[in-house]
Amino acid sequence: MHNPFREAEFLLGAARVAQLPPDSGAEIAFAGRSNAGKSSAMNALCGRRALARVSRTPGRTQEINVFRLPPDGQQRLIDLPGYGYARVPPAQRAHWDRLIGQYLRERQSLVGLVLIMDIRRPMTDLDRNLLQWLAPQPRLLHVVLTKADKVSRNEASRQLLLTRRKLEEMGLNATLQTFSALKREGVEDLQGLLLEWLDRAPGED
Ligand SMILES: Nc1nc2c(ncn2[C@@H]2O[C@H](COP(=O)(O)OP(=O)(O)OP(=O)(O)O)[C@@H](O)[C@H]2O)c(=O)[nH]1
Ligand SMILES: [Mg+2]
Repeated sequence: MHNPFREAEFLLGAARVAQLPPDSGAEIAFAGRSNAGKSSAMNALCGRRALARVSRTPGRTQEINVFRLPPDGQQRLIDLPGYGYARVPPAQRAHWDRLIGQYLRERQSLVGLVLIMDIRRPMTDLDRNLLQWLAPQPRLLHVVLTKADKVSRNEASRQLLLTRRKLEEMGLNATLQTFSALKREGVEDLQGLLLEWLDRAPGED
């Protein structure tokens, strides 16, 4: 399988939307609670140990991190700062909320969002908030329930069903999967889906 994710390269970290690269081409953003496993999922997707930094202390990804895909950076992966980390000063938290909100509302090249949630605790109030920010624009949405290695298979299927139902109740049309960065489970499903997203993106054919 052609896999551009293997050749992803860190481009820049942006503390403000204005610092992002020009808003053309196609981007896929990863969002989720602090410590949910976003960076680990991106590393697994790209088959790299340390593309996106994996934090010991939650809340380490403080900027919008941009990774360019071959051949020319017109396709990009975006690691959004995690939300919901309690031990952050309120002003900092408000800044992140604005940053993420503005990015999701305004970014024209954003094709779809991958929402990463810990399978032991999906669909928190903060996840719902984020999903509401997304709502005005027609964007693709894929929900990844990660750390599936932490629960039994039964529990994993149960959480998958519950989460699907909650998304439907919110009127959201999303695809879902279980995932483990640790066991590398679900990685190929994620790669396949995101490749389809990029292939279907406007301006690419
Ligand atoms: N068991 C298990 N642990 C995981 C998995 N994915 C991530 N972790 C662990 O969860 C912690 C947080 O992972 P990160 O990938 O840094 O999470 P993040 O969402 O990027 O966190 P921030 O950038 O701080 O918001 C780390 O200790 C990871 O090793 C997984 O699939 N299974
Ligand atoms: Mg991170």
